[in-house]
Amino acid sequence: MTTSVERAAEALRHAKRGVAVTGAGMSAESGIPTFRGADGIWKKYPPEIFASIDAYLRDPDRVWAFWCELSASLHGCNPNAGHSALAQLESSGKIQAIITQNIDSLHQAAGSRRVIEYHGSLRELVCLECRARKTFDVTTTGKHPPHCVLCQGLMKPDVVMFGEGIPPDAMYESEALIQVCDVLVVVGTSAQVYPAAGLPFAAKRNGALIIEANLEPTEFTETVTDVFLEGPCGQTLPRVAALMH
Ligand code: BJW
Ligand code: ZN
Repeated sequence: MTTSVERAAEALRHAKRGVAVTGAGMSAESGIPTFRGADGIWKKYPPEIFASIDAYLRDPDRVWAFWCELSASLHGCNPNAGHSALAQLESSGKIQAIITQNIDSLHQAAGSRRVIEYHGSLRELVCLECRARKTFDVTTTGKHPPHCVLCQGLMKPDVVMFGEGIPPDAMYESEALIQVCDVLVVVGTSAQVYPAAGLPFAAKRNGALIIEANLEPTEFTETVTDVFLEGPCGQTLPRVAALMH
């Protein structure tokens, strides 16, 4: 009997324009908590208070403290075997790009070259008034969010909060990739947050085969997923990559 891992490898072997979409579960085995679920970030930091741009404008100090903690918690976290497997699939031409919702830069650290950061990243701060940028270095920041040296505007990490738009370049590049993609690998995302959660549905409409790697079924599994890799992606994805040789 053919296993899911073998079916995923077979699909990727024939892929001409593969793409991956990743979410927080991708980095769970690197020690970074996911957002939802029993031990998720939202349990300690409810999204109504910490995750929207309105919440930040209402109480900048409170949300700033959350980001500082989040940023500090990423220090010392390294890519896991799942990140490496995707980097390997890119090197061997089986996927062209990774569209990630993650803000932790671990795909780049694993050697992936074309990484589209759909929800931004924690590497930089951006001014809400003039969009000026500077590096976000949590070791040199204080209790209050910084203000822009050019216009005094309030700055925030360059992550996309609820109520903020997706960075246009990321949005357009992703749409273009999804339109022509023939195999989409969806890893560790709960399918709850739009427009990112719309990408697998769009890919399926355009004829792509969908491989989903997750610990548990999601909204995608019964609707668009063709091959479900159940289990920790740090284990399942390397098995798929190993069959590509
Ligand atoms: C494993 C594993 C292992 C664990 N192996 N698997 C359409 C319908 C409904 C609502 C909307 C809609 N369009 C827009 C909205 C509103 C909103 C939204 O989606 N709301 C819903 C939640 C109701 N969307 C937005 O506001 C977005 N913006 C937007 O649409 O703008 C429009 C606009 C245009 C013009 C002007 C203004 C506005 C923005 C969304 C921003 C999301 N931001 C966050 C936080 C960033 C960081 C921060 O603020 O500090 O991004 S929310 C959070 O969720 C984070 C994630 O990227 C995102 C997705 O989460 P993800 O990655 O799926 O993680 P989890 O935790 O949910 O799931 C983990 C999964 O991994 C689980 O399935 C596990 O089983 C699995 N797993 N371990 C494999 N080892
Ligand atoms: Zn400014």
